[in-house]
Amino acid sequence: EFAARYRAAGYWRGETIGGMLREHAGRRPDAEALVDPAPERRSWTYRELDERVDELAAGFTARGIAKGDRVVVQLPNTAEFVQVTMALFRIGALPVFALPAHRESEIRYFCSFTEAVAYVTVDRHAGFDHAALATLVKDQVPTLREVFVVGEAGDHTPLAEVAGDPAGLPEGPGPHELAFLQLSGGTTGVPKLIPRTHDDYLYSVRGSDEICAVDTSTRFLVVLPAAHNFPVSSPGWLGVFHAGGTVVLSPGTDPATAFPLVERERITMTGLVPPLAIVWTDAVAATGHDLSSLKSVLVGGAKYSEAAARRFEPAFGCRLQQVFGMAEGLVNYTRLDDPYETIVATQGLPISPDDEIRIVDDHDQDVPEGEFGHLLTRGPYTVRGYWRAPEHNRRSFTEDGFYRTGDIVRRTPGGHLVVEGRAKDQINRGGEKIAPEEVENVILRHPSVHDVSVVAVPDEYLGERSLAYVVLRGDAEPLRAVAVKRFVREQGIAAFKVPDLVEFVDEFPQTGVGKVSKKGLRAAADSAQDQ
Ligand code: OOB
Repeated sequence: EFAARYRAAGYWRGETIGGMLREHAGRRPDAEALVDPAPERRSWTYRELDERVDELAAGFTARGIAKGDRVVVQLPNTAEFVQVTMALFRIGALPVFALPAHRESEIRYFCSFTEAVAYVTVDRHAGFDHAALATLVKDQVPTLREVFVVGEAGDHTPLAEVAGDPAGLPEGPGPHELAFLQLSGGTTGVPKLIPRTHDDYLYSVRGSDEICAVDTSTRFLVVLPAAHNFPVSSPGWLGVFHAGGTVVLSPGTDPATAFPLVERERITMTGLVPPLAIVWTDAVAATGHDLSSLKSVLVGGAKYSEAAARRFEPAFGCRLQQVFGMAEGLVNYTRLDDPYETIVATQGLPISPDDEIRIVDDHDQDVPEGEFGHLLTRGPYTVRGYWRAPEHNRRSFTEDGFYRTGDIVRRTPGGHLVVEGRAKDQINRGGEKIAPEEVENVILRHPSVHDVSVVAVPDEYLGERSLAYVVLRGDAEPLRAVAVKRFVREQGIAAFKVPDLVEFVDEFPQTGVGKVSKKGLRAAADSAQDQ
């Protein structure tokens, strides 16, 4: 019923992501599509990119990767990331978007839970040996037949050798079929995977392009990890491809890396999380680089404080767009022509007139207009459930299909949403999401630990940091905070999940029903000392 409505309204147009690239290659073959500036500049026109994607798609096919197969992709911001994901889209294999920061624990889980047939990674990145990680994971996950490595592949298959004859390419996916599995921010012991279809995702991309004025002249710098939903599609590199513009991949996030690229590549648009936007804003005054090509910058992923937002436009002399989105679907933007006060003080309006927004109390009753409550949403590009998680879906979605975002918002008279807080058990560390339960489970493996609770503490720069309250066993030797952090790191999880602070306590604050009160812990954490 909803699908018919979304098709009739023209939201779901029957396009595929692979088809979209092919169309540009036909229409504007010589336009610059992709630039990978490091270590030396390489660039691809739409025709060249389309050809490489075809060749890779055929190479993957020849190695037995087929429609519907899951492939875990963990690559830094390099051309290979874009080419591999586009090739998988083209054959209908589903990329599972890991982040470069993920380690053994996450990668093993993604591979085993999705029964992935292949894992695509890089030899080394940021001092970490990903090829060795791949060997470990391959030994543990029986479905994993292939590992493709960018660079020195060792026992694995070098990605550079993956090429086939596109003449033999099988028919690609249909527009209603799954395109990929995106990671949820997560509130539980293991991350949930979000199934997105070509039709629904491309609608959000098209809508984003319109709202952000992306066109053939757009030159977009991908600063954040390219696999995250924000830089993929808000409007992100897919939005830029959809509009026929140019995507430039930044190998780093710091001004020292990005500012010279903005100048050299005449970048017109980029997307940042709030802590980066703050660092960039501070760095603008002293930079010798010409940033005047920038027309707009999107900031989102975590709350951008009004004070920080007010400093943005005077520093950059270009438009700020706040974006409040989620990999599950709903994305809100402030509009380019919104009044300045709206741009600095709200997190925007939904993309679609058919994004249904409900703001409710603890009993799912609508709150009076203008008051804050839990945000529920349903619409043409918001999923109705996580992938293979029926149990969790009953909690995360209402019976009539609204997604419980876990965010606390209010709506201004103009319809803009203001994010006031969060009800879900999650830490938003400058846009990087941490599920406390996942970290707690890791800390609990320590033989001296009796119990643990991980909570968010306010942080001026990151917005939030993580604090682990640890109760030691009665007979355990005292532990130092650094030993707990080291232990977590050694368990092989992403560095951003290692608790920033560790406090040893005798017991946690209790709620009425005798359960650990995260709220009580957060209040206690407000006064916790830095370490
Ligand atoms: C983006 O996606 P996710 O899936 O990593 O995280 C979604 C969650 C939201 O539910 C909310 O809690 C938080 O991140 N969030 C914000 C925010 N943008 C996201 N909280 C306050 N203010 C904002 N502007 O983070 C994401 C996906 C697409 C576009 C942009 C961000």
